[in-house]
Amino acid sequence: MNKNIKIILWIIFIGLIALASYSLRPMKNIQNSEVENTVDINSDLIIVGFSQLGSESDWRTANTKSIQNALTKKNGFSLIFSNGRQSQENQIKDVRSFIFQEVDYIVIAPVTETGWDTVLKEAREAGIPVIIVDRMINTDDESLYVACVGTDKYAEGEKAGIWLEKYLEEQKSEENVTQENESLSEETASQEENGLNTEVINIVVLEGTPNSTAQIGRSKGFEDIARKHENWNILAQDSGDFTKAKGKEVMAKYLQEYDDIDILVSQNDDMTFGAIEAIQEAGLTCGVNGKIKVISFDAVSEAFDRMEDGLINVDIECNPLQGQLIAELIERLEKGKKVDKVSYVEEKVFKAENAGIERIGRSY
Ligand code: GYE
Repeated sequence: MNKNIKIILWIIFIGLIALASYSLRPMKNIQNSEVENTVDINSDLIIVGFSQLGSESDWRTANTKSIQNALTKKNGFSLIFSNGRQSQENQIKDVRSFIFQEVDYIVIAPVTETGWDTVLKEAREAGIPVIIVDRMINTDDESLYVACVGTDKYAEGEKAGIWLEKYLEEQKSEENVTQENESLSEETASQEENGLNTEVINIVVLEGTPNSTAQIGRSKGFEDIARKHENWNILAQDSGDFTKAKGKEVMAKYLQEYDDIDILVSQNDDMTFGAIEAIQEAGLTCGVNGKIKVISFDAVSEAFDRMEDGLINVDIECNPLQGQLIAELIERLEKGKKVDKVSYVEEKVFKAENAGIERIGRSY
């Protein structure tokens, strides 16, 4: 064989071997059906496995987007996203899959609070730091996670109660003015002077997923304020699982059982949208000028529409934009810096009367 041909054949042969070994290089292979990408362990990117709990609400969609937009390749991350579809069992499988793939960090938005210890111990043994986002976990061993990023759900529940206190006081003083004008009877006047307000306020609550931080915190925060008012009568507290369909179903049931509901406390906007439909289908009214006053949580874009329509009185914000905080936290950990064990994002209270202005510049 001609010497030149031999050299060319050798070059082709070596080239083929190089190509084969490149395509057979180790890839982090994902075992889970809901996982969105495959990660190249040879890259310099920080590999983060994110177990999102589901896609039950507008809030959740905004939360997922926020994290995906912050943990991008451009920012130095490679994100493996998995959707637990509302099941802790799925989430635990996803976390195990992240451990198997030797990711650098595991981020979990836990559907419920209890039952995480075993899998988190497995992550610790594998040396993978865990960050808990949105909701919390209930554990005696705080070393199972490095940090928690989320919102103060108890404070949100309290804010709902405080809004109702103020609203009822305002209503009372408006009534007093009207009654004074109509010359109040002596007996009622002395009751008002003694601060006696005997009118019963009937409240129904649509709760979120049982045993989730959002349900536990919001229920407790509101109940602690309600307890201070003897005339606040909580008629029912059932779960609408944070979805529009379930919210509508449970509200329809409440409307059949109780004919004198004054206040609806709905622990997220999606359930509120369903409940409004149930109220309207029952031929009743709600909101600013309606019979049933509505307190909602989250403050997503559609809730601002409903506030502008006057159908929701107040919305207690729960801020889903947590991605940036998570990215910063991981960057600090990478540099070996200390991080806060718990970080909360800021949140406000939006009232129907200001909804048009307050919504300007909001991204979700
Ligand atoms: O309020 C609700 C949801 O955990 C704060 O989960 C979150 C809650 C949010 O799906 O809409």
